[in-house]
Amino acid sequence: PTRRKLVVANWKMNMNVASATSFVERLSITGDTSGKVVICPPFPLIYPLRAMLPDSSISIGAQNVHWEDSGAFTGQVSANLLKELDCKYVLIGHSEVREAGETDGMVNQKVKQSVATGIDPIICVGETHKQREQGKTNEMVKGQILKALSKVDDISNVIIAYVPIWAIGTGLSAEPEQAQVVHHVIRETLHHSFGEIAEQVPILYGGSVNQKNAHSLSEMKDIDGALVGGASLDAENFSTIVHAFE
Ligand code: G2H
Repeated sequence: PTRRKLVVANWKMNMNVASATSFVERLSITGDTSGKVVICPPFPLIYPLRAMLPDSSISIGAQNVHWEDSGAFTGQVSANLLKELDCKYVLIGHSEVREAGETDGMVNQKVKQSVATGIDPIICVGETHKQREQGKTNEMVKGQILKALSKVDDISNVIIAYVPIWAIGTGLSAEPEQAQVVHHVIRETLHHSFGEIAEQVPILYGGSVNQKNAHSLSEMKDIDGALVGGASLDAENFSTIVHAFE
């Protein structure tokens, strides 16, 4: 299948105008990577970063979105505004947001709003260390995916990221084969509910991806890219990871 590959930088609550500027200057991505690289900066950096990247072979994503069109939602950002600022992607359901109170229902509403607005949602799912130990990984991940995609008719622009919570920022990435098992479960789950289109959905791996382990992860059949946190803050490391997924 000709699935698109994606390497997504999740800057989380890091970087500022000066460091984003030097990041862009130091980025060294060569060859045809157009449409493959996404940077998700904090909200206030979306606009300046877009302006720093005039040739739009690098896409911008947001780290969150609200499900309503507009209104009295202090501190929230609408999908329409993100669209206007040329955001092509949005992270939804990252465990760091779920831990702060985001429910599966909210994830579902955000996914529907993004799809309706024409922003591709990157839906993050993943188990805790305890759930893995209890053998509940597959069940957990399946449940999160089905709830996130409830009443979503068309998943042709949806991206899934498998981000095991125990691997986030710990330096303890999942082994490629271990991640592949879950990526396969995710694809089967999509297949069961949505049919053949499942073959075209990119499934990214996230959790301590770095310039050293990216290549072996990229060799797995159902790993179509990476969601990179810590290692995406350094332009050189991030460029290396991008090239690992060529
Ligand atoms: C998972 C990942 C990217 P890190 O949160 O979102 O972060 O690569 O730092 O583990």
